[in-house]
Amino acid sequence: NRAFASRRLGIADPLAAAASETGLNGRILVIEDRPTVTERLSSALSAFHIVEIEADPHQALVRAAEGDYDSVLVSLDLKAYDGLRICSQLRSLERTRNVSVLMLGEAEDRARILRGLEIGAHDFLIRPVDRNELLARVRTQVRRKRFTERLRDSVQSSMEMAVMDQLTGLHNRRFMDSRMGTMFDESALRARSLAMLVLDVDRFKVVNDTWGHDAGDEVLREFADRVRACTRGIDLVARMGGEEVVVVLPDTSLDAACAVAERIRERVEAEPFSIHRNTRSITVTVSIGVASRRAGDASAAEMMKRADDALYRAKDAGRNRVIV
Ligand code: GH3
Ligand code: MG
Ligand code: MG
Ligand code: MG
Repeated sequence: NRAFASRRLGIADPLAAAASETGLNGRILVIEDRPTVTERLSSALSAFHIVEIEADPHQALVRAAEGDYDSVLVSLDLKAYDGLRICSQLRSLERTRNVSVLMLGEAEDRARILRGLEIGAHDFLIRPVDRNELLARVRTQVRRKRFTERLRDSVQSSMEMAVMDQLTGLHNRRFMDSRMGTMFDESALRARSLAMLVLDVDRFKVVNDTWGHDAGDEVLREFADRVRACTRGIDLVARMGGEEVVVVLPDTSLDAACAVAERIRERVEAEPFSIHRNTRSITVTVSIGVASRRAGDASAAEMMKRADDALYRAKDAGRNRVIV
């Protein structure tokens, strides 16, 4: 490794130092069919990056779509194929849209290089390629790709955080509040049934008081998993706060919803919850109120009120039961 060697010798090599920045060792695909050119590119790049060569343009697109490349170097002087077409295909394919594209051309190729940049290629190199320029431009593309990925991941995770409950992985109250009305209106509009369950863990305060808050958290996670296991993908399951969970069931009658509720109640009661770092396991039960949309309901709130009332009666009647 060049950067390593120069550091050991005490030679300042800013290029090598920059290229050895953490994570800037990229995976590069070179699409070029002249062995002399690929050999030179490969020997320069492979000190810092993983370099793969592909001479066949069709195969190159397949590899670009399947491999996780940071950058693709496309020759504009392929014998049997237009390099510009590869550039545009790379930019339009779903799987390669984020890969950075570097064109490799001759000085006389200026007009085509310009078209390539318009198509969406990120940068270009003019042959004969200076080694330092090659490394600098490739490094910039690797950095750009990594930055784009980090940005995408962080946007995705903050979008998830806004609608998910962090402890249980269920949806959160905010999401439920925004979806509930839509699901209610949809079911009314299409004259389909809609039901909901309001679940509340029985005597959960005792779990916390006896085993500690962390054990309580573990119970909540396991509880959420069991509820999820009893529901379908189209059902909306949300933690409303504390140890209360709401399930909204589209296209489900009151009877069918009661059956789902009973299945959940049994599944929670059936096996004690085991907690980490504790040989004892905890018996947990849940009370569930059930309601379904009625023709006269003006909003989801009215249905929810009935489910809440039913839950209250379930608690009153001795807990560990399903009440309509
Ligand atoms: P009931 O059968 O009437 O529902 O009794 P309960 O003890 O479950 O009801 P209560 O509402 O009195 O207690 C709920 C407890 O849940 C109190 C609160 O400290 C605890 N709690 C709320 N959120 C969390 C949490 O995120 N983690 C843990 N471990 N406990 C929580
Ligand atoms: Mg309570
Ligand atoms: Mg409770
Ligand atoms: Mg509660």
